[in-house]
Amino acid sequence: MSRLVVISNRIADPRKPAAGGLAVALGESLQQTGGLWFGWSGNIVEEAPTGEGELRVQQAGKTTLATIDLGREDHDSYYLGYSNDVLWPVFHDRLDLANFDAGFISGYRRVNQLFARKLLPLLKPDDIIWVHDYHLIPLAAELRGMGCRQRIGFFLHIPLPPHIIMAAIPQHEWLMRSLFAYDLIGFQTHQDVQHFEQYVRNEANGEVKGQGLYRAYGQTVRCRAFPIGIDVDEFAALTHAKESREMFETMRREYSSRRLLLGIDRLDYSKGIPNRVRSFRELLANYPENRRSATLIQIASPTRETVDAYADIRRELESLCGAINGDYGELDWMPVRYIHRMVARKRVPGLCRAAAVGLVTPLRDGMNLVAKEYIAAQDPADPGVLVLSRFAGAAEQLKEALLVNPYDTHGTAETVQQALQMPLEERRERHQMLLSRIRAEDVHWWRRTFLDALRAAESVR
Ligand code: ADQ
Repeated sequence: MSRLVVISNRIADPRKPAAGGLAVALGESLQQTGGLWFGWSGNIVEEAPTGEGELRVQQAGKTTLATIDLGREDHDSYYLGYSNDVLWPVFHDRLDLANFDAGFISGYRRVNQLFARKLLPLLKPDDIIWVHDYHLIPLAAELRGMGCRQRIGFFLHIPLPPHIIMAAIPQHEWLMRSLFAYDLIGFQTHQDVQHFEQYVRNEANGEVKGQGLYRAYGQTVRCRAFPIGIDVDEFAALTHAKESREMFETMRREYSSRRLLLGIDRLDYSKGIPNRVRSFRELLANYPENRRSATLIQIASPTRETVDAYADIRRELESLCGAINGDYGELDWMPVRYIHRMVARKRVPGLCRAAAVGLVTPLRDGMNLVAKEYIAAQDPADPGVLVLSRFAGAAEQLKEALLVNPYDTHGTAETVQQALQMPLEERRERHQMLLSRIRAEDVHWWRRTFLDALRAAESVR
């Protein structure tokens, strides 16, 4: 079988226990084929010249890990700038937060060229190459320009916005044109595929040829939805591990007479955390029986803190939680427990299992794996209820969750009340359906179907 080469902005050692489901799933494939994982080392070299970075290659079992350092200027314009201050907000429909600084694009292009230049000599003729996410959209085009003829696939982990929003990016045509250098493009949802199709028709004057083929810019590309999943068995097994059981028991003891509502996210504006907290306040205001009995635990891990919008969301959330605790709290009950930290991965299942309601209410999300983790962690005999935003990619699959519009504070509060009141029989039925859905399309299924499609993709360019 041909060797797999994975390229992503950051890499994870698949043998390390801290590695999440994605690293483990990709790691499995890499170990099978003796693969190569290439990406940024995470190191920033302050005075380095632009467009340069030292390459380090090390062996991790059968997998070769190849990483490059980035200079400060490259890092700031490619990663903080174009990736996280342009593409992230726009792809999550937040034009108001995008910073179209003209300097960012040259850094983005330069780092993609650097990746291509450093990767090219490491490639073998029959390698199969899988590029991940918005940081690396033009990578295949750069590789092709340097003579690379191997099969290259791309997976976008975040949503693709409607064409009219995409068109706000000054370089949108260049970005979309560069996608046509891939042999296969994978999106999270059918809606993303539709957005791609609309772009091809309306902006690129292209043609939808059917059977997942799209023609524009004199080239043809294949594209399909491959919704990412979690490793359900691994997560369910973690639920019974010591750390997780301890977590579960601590929560049960601590909140013995109370119902827990749980949110776990990176502290990102796309996750809709302030909207969620406002809905919880409305729940307490409209349904006083929840006072003293319901507690919202919101765990929000720090992320991208040097970007202004992230400092803003942190301040907003702190003052909102403080106000609710001040207005509704009692000496023996704090309505909201907000924790600005990461929880150890091994404890997450226990926390999920202890929560009567899982609140996964992003304003926009490519998929959202927490929704699937919450389901996997439940006790099938007495499961909690998942309240899920219709704007998370996961909503396309998880139809038995209670779907909400997170912008509708009142409607969300009503649905949370419905979740808290749901009879056991209905909770079991919904959970059983949801569990079978996340099992049928787990992370191994995702990786297999994408790679099978890429391997089978005859060149249509
Ligand atoms: P993310 O935006 O990072 O991923 P998500 O899919 O929810 O979002 O995955 C987050 C992971 O980190 C989950 O495994 C979760 O348990 C963990 N996590 C988050 N906050 C945590 C905390 N405070 N403590 C401990 N663990 C925490 C991007 C896209 C998503 C897409 C994934 C995968 O934005 O839409 O689902 O990639 O494609």
